[in-house]
Amino acid sequence: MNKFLLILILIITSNVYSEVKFNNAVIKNNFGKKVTAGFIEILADEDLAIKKIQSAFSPKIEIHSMEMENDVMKMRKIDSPKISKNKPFILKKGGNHLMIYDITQNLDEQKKVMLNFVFIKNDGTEISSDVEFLVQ
Ligand SMILES: [Cu+2]
Repeated sequence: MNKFLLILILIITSNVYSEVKFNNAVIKNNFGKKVTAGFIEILADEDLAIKKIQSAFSPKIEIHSMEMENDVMKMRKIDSPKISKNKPFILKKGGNHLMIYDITQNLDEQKKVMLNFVFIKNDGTEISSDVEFLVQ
């Protein structure tokens, strides 16, 4: 194969296929309540920022940190969460988590729900990923 053509193909594919993997995506059953938490592990092969998280059943989804302050657990919104290349971004019970507000559905009636994540790459382009969460 022509060497220039090969290099061109490598450049194009490396730009198009940034890979983002999602694991252990779980949303706590809200049993009809307005607010619940969610957990997930995200692994990306490049640095990303989370621009927004959307769903059909909530108009407001945030990422919160959880830290001990004077023996009291405090939650705070993380404004522009960053995902570092090849480093798992972990939201889990007792730690940083998704906070899902103003829920319009009783998730008890569903086994799975979809959330849409929009990421921004360093070059400013966006990646949109639909992620299936188990309701538990
Ligand atoms: Cu929270």
